[in-house]
Amino acid sequence: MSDTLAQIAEQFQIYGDFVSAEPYGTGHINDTFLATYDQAGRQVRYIFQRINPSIFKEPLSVMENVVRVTEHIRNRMQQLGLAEISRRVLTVIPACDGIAYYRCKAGNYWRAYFFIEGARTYDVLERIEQAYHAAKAIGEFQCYLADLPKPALKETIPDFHNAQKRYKTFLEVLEKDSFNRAASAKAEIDYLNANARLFDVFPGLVDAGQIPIRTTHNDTKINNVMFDDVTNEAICVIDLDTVMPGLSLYDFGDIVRTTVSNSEEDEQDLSRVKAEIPRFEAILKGYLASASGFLNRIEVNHLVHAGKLITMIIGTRFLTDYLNGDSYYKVHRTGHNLDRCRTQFKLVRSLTEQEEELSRLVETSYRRINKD
Ligand code: ADP
Ligand code: GN1
Ligand code: MG
Repeated sequence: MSDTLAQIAEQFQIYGDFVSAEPYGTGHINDTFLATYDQAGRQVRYIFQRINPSIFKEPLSVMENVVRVTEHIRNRMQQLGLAEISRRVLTVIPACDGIAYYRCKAGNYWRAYFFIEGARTYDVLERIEQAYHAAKAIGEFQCYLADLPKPALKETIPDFHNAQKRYKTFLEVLEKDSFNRAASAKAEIDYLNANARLFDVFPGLVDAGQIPIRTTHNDTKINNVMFDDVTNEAICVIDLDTVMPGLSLYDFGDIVRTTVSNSEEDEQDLSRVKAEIPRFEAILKGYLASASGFLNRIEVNHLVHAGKLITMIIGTRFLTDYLNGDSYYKVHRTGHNLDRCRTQFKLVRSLTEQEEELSRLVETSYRRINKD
C-alpha cells in the first residue's frame, strides 16, 4: 500500500494543517506536487517531489548532493549580502526525523521544498531579455559552486552527458527495434548516423586537459530556471538532481537548446523551430557577464559547438526513448518523443547553417569583454 499525499505531508517539519496537494509543473522526470497548508489562517505553499526511482538509482546520493549544493550557495549568498535568499536558492525542508527526505511505505523517496512565490518557470520564453537573465544565472550558479569544498559531488546518473555512450545505446536499441518503430523514424535515424561525429569533439579536449571538469548543473533547460514576476530576472536555478562534476559548456548548451528558438520542445510545426541570432546574442551576453571571468579560451571557442552538441545529445535520447517504447521521459501522446527528437534535430540543422555568424558573435563579444 502506498501513502496518500496527506500522509506524505505529515512526514515533514511543516507547521499548520495540510489542505491539499496537486500535480504541478511540466518536468519530464520526477512527480512534482504543489502542497498547500493553513498556517494560522494563512495559506502557505510547498513543493513535494517523489524522486523518480527508475532514473535515480541512488536517491540518497541525490539528496546528499542537493543539501551540500543548496547550503553552499546559501552561504555564498549570505556572504554577498543578497536579499530574499530563500527565493534565490532551494530550501530543503527536513523530514520529522531531521533528515532531508522521507522514504514512504512503497519505498519511494520524497522531499519537500519551500514553494518559491512571486516567480514562475516558462517552457517557452516570452521576452528575449529573459534568455539573457537565464544564461547569466547559470554562469552565477557555476561561479557559486566553483569553491565547493571536496569531496566532489556524487555522480547521480553515470555518464549523463557521455554522448558516445548515448550513441552506442541508441545503436543497440535500434538493432533490437523491440517496438517496431524504426521505420517511422527513418529520417531521424539517418540524420543521427550522419552526424554522430559531433560527439567526438569534447572527449578529446577533456582528455588533453584543455577543458576542465567543474561542478555544473547539467540540466539547464529553461524551465529549470525561475523568473521573478516583477523584475523578470532569473531568481532561482532549480532541479538540482544532476548537479555534479561536468563541463560548463553543457550548461551553456542546454540554455541555447531551450531558448534560441521561439518554440516548444515538442513543436510539431518544424518551420517554427529555428535558431534566432538576437536570441543567441542575448544568451551569450548573459553567460559571459557572469562566466567570462572563469572560462578558459578553449571553452569560449566551443560555445557554439556546445549548443549544437547538447541539442544533438538530447535529440538522440528522445529518439532512443521513442524506439525503446517511451520508458524514460514522461510522454503525453503517441509519438511524443519522436516529435521532441524532430525539433532537436531541426534546431541542430539551423544552428549548423548559422554557425559562422554565431562564432563571429562569440569572438566579438568575448573580445569586447576581455579587450584582447
Ligand atoms: P523534474 O525533474 O521533473 O523536471 P523539477 O524539479 O524541474 O522536476 O520541477 C518541475 C517543475 O515544478 C519546475 O519546472 C517548476 O515549475 C516547479 N517547481 C519545482 N520546484 C519548485 C519550487 N521550489 N518552487 C516553485 N516551483 C517549483
Ligand atoms: C529532463 O527533469 P527535466 O524535465 O528538467 C532530463 C534532461 C533533458 C530534459 C529534456 C534527469 O529534464 O536531461 O535534457 O528532460 N533530465 C534527466 O527536456 O534526465
Ligand atoms: Mg526540471
